[in-house]
Amino acid sequence: MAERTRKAGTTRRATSGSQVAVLMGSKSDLEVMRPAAQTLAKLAIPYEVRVISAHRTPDRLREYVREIEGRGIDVIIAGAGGAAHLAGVVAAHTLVPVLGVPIDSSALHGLDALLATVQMPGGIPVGTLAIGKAGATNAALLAAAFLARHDPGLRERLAQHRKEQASAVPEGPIEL
Ligand code: RP5
Repeated sequence: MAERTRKAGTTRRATSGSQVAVLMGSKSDLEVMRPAAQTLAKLAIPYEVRVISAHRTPDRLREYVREIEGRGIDVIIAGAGGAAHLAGVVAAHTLVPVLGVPIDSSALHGLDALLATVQMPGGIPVGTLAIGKAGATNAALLAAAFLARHDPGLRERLAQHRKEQASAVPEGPIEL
């Protein structure tokens, strides 16, 4: 894990100091990807959000991703819809782990993006989450779980998040 100076419990959206990068192929993906950012913020994980398209801004993608490891980013979350190659192309340019979120933005409601993201040929891995907002949330939680292995404070926040989820589920019988 890269050396960095970061106060525990702070969340920054600025480029410097980010631990997780949340990328998406289009500004139109923002609402689907927002839960990833909200979950990272809730867990006080510093993150940044960028719109980078594998096909519309290929030069920007290459330049951004090649610098990402040197900047200390530990996990990349990449969401895209349609013929979703963002996560795979990003993964091809870096050794930083990439989590892919298929976005339900097309006529095929995300099934196309799911297959494009999950069906990476052997050699360049993309850890693929569920289609849509659930996938965005879980990508952030999975990133948090990786980071928490070496961060006891984050582990505690993650455990607290699980407890809150459990207590939000009604325990007794409910009236319909
Ligand atoms: C993909 O194409 C994006 O990730 C988005 O989900 C989809 C549509 O993009 P826009 O045409 O709305 O910009 O690259």
